[in-house]
Amino acid sequence: MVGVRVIDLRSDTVTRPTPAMREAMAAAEVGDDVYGEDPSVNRLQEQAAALLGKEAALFVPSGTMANQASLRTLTRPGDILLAGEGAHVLRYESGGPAALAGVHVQTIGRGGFFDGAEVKAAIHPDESHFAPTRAVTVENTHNTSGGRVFPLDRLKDVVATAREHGLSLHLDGARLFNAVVATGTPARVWAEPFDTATFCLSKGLGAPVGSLVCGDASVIRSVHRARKMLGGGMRQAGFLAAAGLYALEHHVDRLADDHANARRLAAGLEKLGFAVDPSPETNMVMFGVEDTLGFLRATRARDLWINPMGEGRFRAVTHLDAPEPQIDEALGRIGEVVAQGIR
Ligand code: TLP
Repeated sequence: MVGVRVIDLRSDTVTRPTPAMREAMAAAEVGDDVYGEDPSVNRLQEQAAALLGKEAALFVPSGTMANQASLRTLTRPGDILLAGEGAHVLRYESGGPAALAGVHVQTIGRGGFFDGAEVKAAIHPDESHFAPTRAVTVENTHNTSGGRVFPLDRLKDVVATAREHGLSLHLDGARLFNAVVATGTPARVWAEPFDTATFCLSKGLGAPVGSLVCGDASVIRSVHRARKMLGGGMRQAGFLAAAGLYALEHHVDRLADDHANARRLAAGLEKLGFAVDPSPETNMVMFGVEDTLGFLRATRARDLWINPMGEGRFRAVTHLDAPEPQIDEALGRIGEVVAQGIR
């Protein structure tokens, strides 16, 4: 149980359902979703497909399964998948692309972002020595770059090149709605060029579990088969879908508060003398520290939880359960750490 004093900025995955969300969950109409008979899941899938401008959508337990079931659908063993540096599919999914889809992941560009020319330069010739370059995955917002938004003009350039060369396109949109709120560009515009487009309910949107994969009906049929194979067929999943429906209705616009809190936190850290990555675009703040272990221990000792992302670099994520007063309190506790000579 997290104590009341704890301020948890490790991730936006740590939020707990609000009382109103719990009420919506308790009241959910449910059925057996493996038979396609859960009305709440069906409603969520229809709503997700409509939001992303796709024919169909599938509810899956996690962002990881959303990515892996999509990659299994778009690729064949031996293929190459192009991805930005630090892509979640490569770094944090336990080797899933190799183990489950059988693909090599080749990173291109810098810091998670790339353009059409970089895609083109990576494509192998159609010759028997080379693994076929089959698909491109785009992460938006991009986690390890600090929640940055993939610029729309670069995305259009990537899409044009990928299409010209017959590559499939996957969107890891775990935090797609952060990109939507940060830019005002609707989800369907971001998702339009992708064969498979995912988003998570369990991150900034504040639901306890669940992600969606959206695409053409035929693609989603294949993703459905992969979900079954991966053990992701859930039965009375409507309780979880109800939380997702609630989140889509009530927790999208409020992401702007998380973004404002991230800017507030970044400004405060800068004042305390930390090297902070350029002004946060969404809900993540990346900053440098000199003493990784010392900073981790000293913040934990003050019930402030922030995770390192490698040596000398920390990531703080703002969310529903860390409103503005907690951000100011977090800065106060970091100020105490700095006063102790740790930074
Ligand atoms: N990211 C988590 C950790 O795994 C690092 C986090 O705390 O940020 N795509 C992206 C871009 C993600 O950031 C994540 C989760 C996922 C996929 C996977 O989602 P889940 O955790 O639901 O499998």
